[in-house]
Amino acid sequence: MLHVSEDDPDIAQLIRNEESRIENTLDLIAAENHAPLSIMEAMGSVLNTKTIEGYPGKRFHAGCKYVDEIERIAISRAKTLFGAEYANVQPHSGTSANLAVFFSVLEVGDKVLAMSLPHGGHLSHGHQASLTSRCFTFRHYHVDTKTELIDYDNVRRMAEAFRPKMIVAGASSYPRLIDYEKMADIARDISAYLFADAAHIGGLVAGKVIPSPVPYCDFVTLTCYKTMMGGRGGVILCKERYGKKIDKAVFPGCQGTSAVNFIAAKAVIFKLAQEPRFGEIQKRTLANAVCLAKELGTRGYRIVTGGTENHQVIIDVGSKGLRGNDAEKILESVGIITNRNVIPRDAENPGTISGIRLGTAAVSTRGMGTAEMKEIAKLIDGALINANKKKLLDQVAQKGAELCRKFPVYA
Ligand code: DSN
Repeated sequence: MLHVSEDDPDIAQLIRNEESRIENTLDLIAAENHAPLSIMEAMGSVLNTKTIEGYPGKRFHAGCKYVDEIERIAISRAKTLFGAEYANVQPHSGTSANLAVFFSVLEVGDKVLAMSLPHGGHLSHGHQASLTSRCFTFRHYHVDTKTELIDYDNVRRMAEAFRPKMIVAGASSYPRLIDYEKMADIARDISAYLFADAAHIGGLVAGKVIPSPVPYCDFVTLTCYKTMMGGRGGVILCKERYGKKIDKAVFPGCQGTSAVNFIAAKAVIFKLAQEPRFGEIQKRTLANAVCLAKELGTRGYRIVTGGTENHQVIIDVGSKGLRGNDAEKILESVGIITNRNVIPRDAENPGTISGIRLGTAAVSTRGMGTAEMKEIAKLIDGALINANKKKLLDQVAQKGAELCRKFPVYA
């Protein structure tokens, strides 16, 4: 921070404030994590300024001797870690990766079947606000209204009637495992491509604590900053036969020069992910989510789908007479950082947000275990039921801050 402080003290101060916010709050955003300092160094290095259009050995600018090597290492480690035939490590983000998958084998107007957003799907899976919905013809499958689980029979019926060219299996708000084998059967029977968006669960898959979509899917995308712990950026894994199409769709199709600093950070996290510590964190992330869901359920909160099998716990705060927006604000006021989230039953009432989505990746990375999850459930409940009692909220905030001090992120 020495140089930022000199060149721009205002921004330097805001970065310090953010460091302090991270250390002193409980990060329960399911799409976040605390990356190791080696990732920060790689991301903040001289690699920031290198222009790299093209791929290793076939660049459009000179001076790529070292960055070619970095990208080759990142690709090779991604393939080894996930057992994939082919990897592209250039996507700037999960959405960039998803766009490239769609444009690799689909023509504009082609049909795609994906999960609906209020039921757990992602914006880039054909939501009307996303460019994807203007390029391809999407139809969306839902979860079962009672169980809130994917209804695979319904997916099959929709697939057989709609005949999409691609099926998307993957979600940004679904706390359960996806049966990729079943999805692959459905896709195979109608000759559709199967694409898994594994952005949220990449780290759990790499840590081998949940099943991998890779053996069953033509394409899998990941982001590196959620459970994967590695800083920003996306990755595409695919069968070797699609490699050339994927490369062309990423560059020059959807992106220009990629970010070598991101690619280096991806290489670093793919190395760290092969070490036992990474697997231990992923195991803890899963156990912590199960514990948090159970503890909140015991306190009378309705847990969407009744539990969790990944890092996410989605709470229907409507079951306590709250709106997701209010719950998010109340929790933020006591240093518990979450995000409001639509839940399946909100689909019937557009504009309503009855849920909050919690994720245990970041708190698990900073070393917390099930004892701390019990405490966090108590704090969440304490804040939500005492939203108008300042003194009680202050006590909750104090206890949360004590927990953070016991489990420093970077200190
Ligand atoms: N996809 C968004 C989320 O799940 O919150 C951001 O990564």
